[in-house]
Amino acid sequence: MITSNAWSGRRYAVYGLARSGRATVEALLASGAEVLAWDDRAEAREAFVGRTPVADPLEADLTRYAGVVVSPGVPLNTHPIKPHADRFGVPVIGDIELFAQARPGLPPHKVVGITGTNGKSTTTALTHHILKTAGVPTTMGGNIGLPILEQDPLPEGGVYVLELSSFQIDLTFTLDCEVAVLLNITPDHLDRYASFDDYAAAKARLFEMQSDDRYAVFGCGDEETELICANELYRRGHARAECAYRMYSTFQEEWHSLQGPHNLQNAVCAITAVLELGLGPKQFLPATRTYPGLPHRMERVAEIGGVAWINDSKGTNAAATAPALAAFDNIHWILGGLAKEPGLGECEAELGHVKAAYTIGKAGDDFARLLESRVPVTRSGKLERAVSDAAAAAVPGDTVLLSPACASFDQFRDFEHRGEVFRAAVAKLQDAEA
Ligand code: UMA
Repeated sequence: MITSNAWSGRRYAVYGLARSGRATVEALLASGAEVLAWDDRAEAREAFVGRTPVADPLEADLTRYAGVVVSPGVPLNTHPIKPHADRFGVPVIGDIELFAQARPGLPPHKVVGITGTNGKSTTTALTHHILKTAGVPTTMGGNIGLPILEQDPLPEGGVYVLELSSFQIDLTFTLDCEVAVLLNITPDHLDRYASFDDYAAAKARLFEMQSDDRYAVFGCGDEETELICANELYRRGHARAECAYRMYSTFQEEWHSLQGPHNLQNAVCAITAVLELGLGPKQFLPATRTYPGLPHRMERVAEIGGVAWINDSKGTNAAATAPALAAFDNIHWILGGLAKEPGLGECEAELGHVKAAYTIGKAGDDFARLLESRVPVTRSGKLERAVSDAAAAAVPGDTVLLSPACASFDQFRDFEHRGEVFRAAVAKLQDAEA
């Protein structure tokens, strides 16, 4: 766990007690801070009853508090906690800001911060894998699902690799990353921002927090990312900011878990980041070959009777799903859920790869209407049904791809739950085959 003298004897409210909030309370208490803990869900509060005061900060007098630490899932744009804290002049921060405050007390280290709409987890895990393979002490945390304050501090020379969502950046003010990476910006989370421009501006703040001599890496493929790149090139010059062009493509064939144009971009950004940290091709090339991939991201879960079954449940918007469609041919595409935008977006251009579609969830009928004149469509409704419908239609050489281009919350707990339900349904098919 990461602790800090900076928090000792100070008073914090922690709002939200899921993964990041729980780790925050533990780190603050272990550092000698006073903590007022709260979550609207009674079961989330239970763990702290008797260990620290548990009460709603919205009803508390926050005078002399050092901060209100809010979970990234709490919608800052609509939630009353921000105006309430503002009334007392108390900063609203997140666990990543606490990590930034703890840095001066940690053994000398570096931080790589990685953001973008899509590909953050892969680039974070790959950067971490390359560093680890090269023998550099490293840990990863943040949006990848591992709260950073829960990780053990690294010895001298270590590198913290942080996956940062825009929600986390909104709650961070002093994180000066040695290397910051922006992969891409496409429409997402528009319920949390007044406009697409505001969402892009949230991502840009990762670079605004960096000192001029720090290093910035950008993917190239969309206007917003290239605009932020241009600003940073102007501010710090070509030696400290890099647009990561898609080089190394001749090696990609050997990167089994990094297929598709989007993964080339992710890999090139990770490579550009580790080059800045002093690594060379002898270290990063073998590691790109051994990178094992992440669950729910183009994850090959089975091959049954010559049909490949791919779990890309993390494809939660059209821009994330389009490259998955581009990576295969003769696809039986399972899509639908809670749509984030109208239409097929970037998937439209990849329909030539789709042999048939199976729609599920709330957006299922809308997608079916859009697709019906283009490819055969089955309105499956439920994921398990879509799996059996696709199994009945697929022939050897085909690929069944779950890449829903939608959020999962209408039928599942989260995208991980959706991916597990898919995996279980495919495992049943496999058992029936055996
Ligand atoms: N809550 C309230 N009142 C409210 C709103 C929420 O009490 O009005 C409570 C909820 O009951 C819940 C907590 O606040 O207990 C919110 O927690 P959370 O959703 O932030 O969940 P964590 O488990 O702490 O997960 C967070 C990130 N979640 C989000 O950004 C939504 C995780 O990213 C991250 O991995 C984790 O911290 C560790 O750092 C997940 C995510 O979905 C993967 N991210 C989004 C994405 O990738 O698209 C941005």
